[in-house]
Amino acid sequence: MSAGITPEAPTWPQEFADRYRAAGWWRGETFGGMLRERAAEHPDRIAIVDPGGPTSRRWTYGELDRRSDHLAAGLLARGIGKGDKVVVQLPNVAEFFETVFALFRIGALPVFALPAHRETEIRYFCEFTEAVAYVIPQELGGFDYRGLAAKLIDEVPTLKHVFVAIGDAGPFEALPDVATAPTPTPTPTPTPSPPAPSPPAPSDLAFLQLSGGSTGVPKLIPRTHDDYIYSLRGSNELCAVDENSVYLVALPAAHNFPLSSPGSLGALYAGARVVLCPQPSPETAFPLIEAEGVTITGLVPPLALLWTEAAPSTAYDLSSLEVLLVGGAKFSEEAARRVKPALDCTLQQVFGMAEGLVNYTRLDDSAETIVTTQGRPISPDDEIRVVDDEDNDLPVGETGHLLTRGPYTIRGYWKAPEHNARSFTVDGFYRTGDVVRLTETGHIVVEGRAKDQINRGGEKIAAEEVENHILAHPSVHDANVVAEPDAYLGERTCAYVVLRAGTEPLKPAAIRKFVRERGLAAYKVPDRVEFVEVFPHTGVGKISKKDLRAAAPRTPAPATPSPSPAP
Ligand code: AMP
Ligand code: DBH
Repeated sequence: MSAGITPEAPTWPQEFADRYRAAGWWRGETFGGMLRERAAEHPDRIAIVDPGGPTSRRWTYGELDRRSDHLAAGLLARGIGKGDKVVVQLPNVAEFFETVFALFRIGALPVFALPAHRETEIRYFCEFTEAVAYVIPQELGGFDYRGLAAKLIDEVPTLKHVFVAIGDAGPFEALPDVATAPTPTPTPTPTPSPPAPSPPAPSDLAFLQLSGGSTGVPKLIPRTHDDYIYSLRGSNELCAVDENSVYLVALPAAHNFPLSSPGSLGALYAGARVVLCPQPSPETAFPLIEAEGVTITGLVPPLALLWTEAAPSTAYDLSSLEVLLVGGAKFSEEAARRVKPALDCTLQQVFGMAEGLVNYTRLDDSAETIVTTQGRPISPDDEIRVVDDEDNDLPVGETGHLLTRGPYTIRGYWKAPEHNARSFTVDGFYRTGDVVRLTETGHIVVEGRAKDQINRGGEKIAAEEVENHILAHPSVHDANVVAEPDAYLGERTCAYVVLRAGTEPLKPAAIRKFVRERGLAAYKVPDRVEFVEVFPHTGVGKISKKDLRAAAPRTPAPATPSPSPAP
């Protein structure tokens, strides 16, 4: 599979696939094979440290490999197999890795939901992907996922299984009960057993990742074993991750940044150790850094700010930390300058996207480059264009739209032909929606955004998605959601709302409550709601979001209702 359009998503044309293979970017590896190799090379080395729960757990490569095999056998026995979609919504626990490697092994595709997602998002993922299974924890932060699962299994026809990975399974099956010892390789007998299913090919899809999106519903991103593993290998090289590294997963494990830049999967590819942080505050993370000798981690800007404030007075020894990756949203130059003095480690800016392209500042870049740019691409085959509104290339140094194409950037979203026609050029460049300029050294500086999105401390919110929920309120005539500055998050959301003529006045809290009760992730609930009589219009009569943004309060104040920042 390497050419043209598949029924589900466009992929790389044959000539590009051939080139990426010949260049050695795609090496024919799979996730299942990679774990098997590492386990064979060093079975007793620690792969995963999970300090949460009643007892802390340390799984070796051998144990992770074995557990994934056993779970894979149990899933196959339940009829789950190649090409099936499984929505995985787990926090930072060891079972996340056992689950996704089991799915990789049998060629079933994890759909990476975030713990913050609620009924609206999860129902959509299950329905849209025709998922056969949903993997959850019992509860997290006071939310019982089993209630949601009970509703979905009744209402989504394809959904046949709910597996509870941690906690009390209630009416569902506990993940540990699914795992069974796989049947040993059959010796020749007179009655041959059915052939074992063939493992996924390196060019097969490995999973569906989520896009922050800018439309009414989130878009799903189809990634192959070959392309994603290349991004891991390239990231490891640029971030100096090797078998002696210890990577702390501080952000939600399923997000593309802590998963792959270089993230937990990069660390596992290198044979390194992955330490799972139940939540990213300094109070939780700093003791783990000391105890496990963490060498590298990744944070969104608001958390990097918190860590730099907390580090100088901490009693914990953070001296093992060599590299702090910061990305997901623009890291301001002043904040970037504070990292090294406070944490005594190298800052590495990362500007990435689940669609593919990842840029890093290099560890040996000058201090100025590290604090003033968002890095440059991983691959010599990453093609970068900076263009004007008519897709004309701009001279180096001018600010314009970033388009990209390359060996680990998708050619289209999953089952979204109309959206793909807008988000990709005819020759396959992804329109990132980011507004950037290039420096003479080829580093990228992110200057802004052309997509209708709010980047709330690294968590992306599609304005249209929230607007549609507000519009469902019976008293609302129209709504526009825009970003406004926030001292801590960088941006927060403000919803401007016009009420229907003749309706009773509403309080802002009523709109926020209405959105929350529609079962949306908390980070998408508008931070501020303002009622207006009319929206400002542009010359041609379109509503001007630019003017709405300009109407935001001048002095940024911290967002009040603050679910913890994380992508
Ligand atoms: P997504 O496509 O949902 O994976 O989100 C990726 C988007 O996050 C990028 O297209 C940028 O808009 C934003 N982003 C990620 N890293 C950075 C960064 N270091 N600086 C500015 N924006 C970033
Ligand atoms: O924001 C992102 O999506 C992101 C940021 C940094 C990402 O996907 C990545 C690195 O890989």
